[in-house]
Amino acid sequence: DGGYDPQTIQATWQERWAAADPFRAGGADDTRPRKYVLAMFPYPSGDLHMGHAENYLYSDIVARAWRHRGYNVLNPIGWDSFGLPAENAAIKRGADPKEWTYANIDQQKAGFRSYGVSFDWNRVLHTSDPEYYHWNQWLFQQLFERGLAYRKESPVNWCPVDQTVLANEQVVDGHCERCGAEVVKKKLTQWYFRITDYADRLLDDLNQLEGFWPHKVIQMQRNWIGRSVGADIDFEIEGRAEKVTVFSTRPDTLYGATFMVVAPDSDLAAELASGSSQAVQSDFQAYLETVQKQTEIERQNTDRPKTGVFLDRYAINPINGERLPIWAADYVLADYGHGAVMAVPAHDQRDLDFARAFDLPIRVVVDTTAPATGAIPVIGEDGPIADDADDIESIDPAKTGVALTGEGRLINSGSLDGLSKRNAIARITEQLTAAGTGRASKSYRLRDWLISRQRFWGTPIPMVHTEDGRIVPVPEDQLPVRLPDAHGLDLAPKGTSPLGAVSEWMATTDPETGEAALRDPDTMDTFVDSSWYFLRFLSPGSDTVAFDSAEAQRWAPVDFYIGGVEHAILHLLYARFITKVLFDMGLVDFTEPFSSLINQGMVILGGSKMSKSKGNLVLFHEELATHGADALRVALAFAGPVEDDKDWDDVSTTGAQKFLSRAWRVAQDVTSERDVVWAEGDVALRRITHRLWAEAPGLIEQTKFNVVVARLMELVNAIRKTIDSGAGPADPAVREAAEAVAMVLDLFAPHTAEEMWEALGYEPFVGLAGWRQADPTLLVEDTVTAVVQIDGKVRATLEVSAKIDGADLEALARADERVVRSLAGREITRAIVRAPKVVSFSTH
Ligand code: ANZ
Repeated sequence: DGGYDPQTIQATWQERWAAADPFRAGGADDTRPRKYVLAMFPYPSGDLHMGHAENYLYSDIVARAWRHRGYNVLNPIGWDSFGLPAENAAIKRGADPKEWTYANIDQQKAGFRSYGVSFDWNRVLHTSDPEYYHWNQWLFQQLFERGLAYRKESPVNWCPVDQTVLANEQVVDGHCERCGAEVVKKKLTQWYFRITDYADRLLDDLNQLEGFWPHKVIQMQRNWIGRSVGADIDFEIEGRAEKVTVFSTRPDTLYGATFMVVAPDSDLAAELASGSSQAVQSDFQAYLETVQKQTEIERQNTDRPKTGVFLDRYAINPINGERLPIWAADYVLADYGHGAVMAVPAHDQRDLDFARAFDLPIRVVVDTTAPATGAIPVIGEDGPIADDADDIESIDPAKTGVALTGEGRLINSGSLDGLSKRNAIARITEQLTAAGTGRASKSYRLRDWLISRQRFWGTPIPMVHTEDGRIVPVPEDQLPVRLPDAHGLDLAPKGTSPLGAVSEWMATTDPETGEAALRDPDTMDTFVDSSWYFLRFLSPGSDTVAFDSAEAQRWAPVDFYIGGVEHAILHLLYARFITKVLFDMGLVDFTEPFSSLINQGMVILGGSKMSKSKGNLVLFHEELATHGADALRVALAFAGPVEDDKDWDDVSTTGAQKFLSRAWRVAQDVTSERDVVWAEGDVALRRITHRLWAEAPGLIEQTKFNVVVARLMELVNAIRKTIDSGAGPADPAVREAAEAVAMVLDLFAPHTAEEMWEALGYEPFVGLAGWRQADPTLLVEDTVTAVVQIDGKVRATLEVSAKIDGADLEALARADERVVRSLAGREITRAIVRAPKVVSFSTH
């Protein structure tokens, strides 16, 4: 019947886009201002799902809007195609991870095309292509040359199910991020990237992202880097030549230290124990064994009863020469600070719990009942501030079990007495520095980035292990080191890389001597791949450079980056780190990769997360087949604010389809020709059209996509009203409004919009049509005439906004000169306001 037929429209325009390639980004000679839009690239672990439908819709809306506003827009797509999900799935199905991965990529590509996403398809990358991972290997070697990639043996997080090492970031509450198994510790030699060298810059540069990234993400990154400021303090150890250094955020409490605690799983603890009696040594061994069986969660749980062993060794407090017994206890961690603490039970809760459990002395050195502010007494002059001994008695931590962690004045602390905490910290740090027994220091929670994996489906580490034990880079002209064929390989996880078993692949030569040598069998964490992919999109085909710096200068950093909040730490931190390294290498001229960041909400169902196991998946390809791409896109965009979760139960694809068919219909109904004079059209309709032109760009910049859809619906209804009841389909305002609908609807329903545009007599593509400017004279607000009565008589009329509220209207009326004159000093006893039309004052 010639009605709206989304499936046909869709097929037509997808073909025409594929043939004409209209969304290709402009080249080096394109002088328009540029915008780089990017959605975090997908894993090809199956067909596209509703999360993808949402994510790539949002980036497409932004890309399309910027194109309409005259920018040269880059909106690329690629695949994060190495890694465990693909490998595990491949193992499960007995398939080659490569075949499986690329089949999924093809399926996802087709999915994006049928969803009408305006990607620049000329820049597609897959991280599992040798053409891509070549440059991962190059990057690795660049870091190696700069001392930023190194090997060390250390306890690593080990997933016993996936049989692989996990980065700290991949351990969630002590469990493997991917499979949920409890993570254990294992000692292995691994490759690391020295991200800790960049800790301060990674932290400090977050300030410049404030307002452009979600505050929550910035805060998560801050906590992850976890900078603590304090001092390192050196303690002599009886019977040991070297001192032991502890890190403390409270060096001001040094006089309150009554014992020392070392991490039982540190080399230091073992060494101290070995200098003790047989009895101590066996106690220590037994304790260490129980500690090593614990998970990280158990260990960091502060509510647990304190355990530990006395090592029968003593440390000397550098400030007063006191002998402090040394204990080993699991609440001290081997890999934070120096793996040893000075215990100040009166002012640290963990130390207090321990002291009470093992009956160790507790000495208060900060009087938290004393005012913390006020004049600072001269050192040594003022005695303790606590003049009322009862006060201190009532908060004695030995009795209450509560450590005094608040502000106060120093007591029992020699020359520090009377000082506030802050000043005491400064003073003691100076004293220790002068004496050579301490210094200001910082500690970070951030650890170096463990990048080696004992798995097949990743970038081979481009290093050679020589016969005489050197580890040297594969010469650059021999890159990429390609993965061997997976056929016939046993990929099941064993804790060593499957590559190690491929002897003909492992065999290589020492680049310096030509002697036989071995390759490194490990592959890289896929977060290496994704740490710089946004730069590869700028020079996708280059086989001479990872990316062209001139292109990076033109396009980067990314103007609009969107993805799930699950990447708030890992991926974003690594990309920020690599960007800073590339900056230091002089290859990019910016230090932050993503100028603005949005985390979209999730698509959920019936209030909970969709998952295969729950059997509550809404399938992307089914929705697409039933409703068509445009209805799906409009329904998702209209479902609510970008950052909010969208419950599929509340998403109306049928409502969206009805709206689209109405929009399509108005374009068919327009009877005027393209050369109409807009100014002759219906003013009420023109006002709505021009309000859309005035507001759409700002609303899109604020990612208020749902509001723009609402405005489009309003406009389509208004057009219909004018066609049916007003000046009819020939009214120029109808044409003007229908054209506006097509040009803005393109963001959400590009197929329907193209079809409308053609019906309105234009050449394709509406996707490239420049948006119009609002006519300011049509933006004046609607006004009404309000009447002001005094004691029942009209005394004034006011021209006011139709949207004025009662309070504003009353205030205007009271201030009006004519009203004041009529009142002649009489008091208003009663005011009745009916905005926007009437104000009625009484004076008696
Ligand atoms: C003495 C002291 C007194 C401390 C006091 C605190 C309060 P954050 O803020 O997390 O950096 N510490 C140092 N190294 C440790 C380790 N390897 N394992 C467990 N605890 C460790 O914590 C720094 C504080 O944690 C340090 O300051 C130290 O205890 C402890 F009233 O030193 B404090």
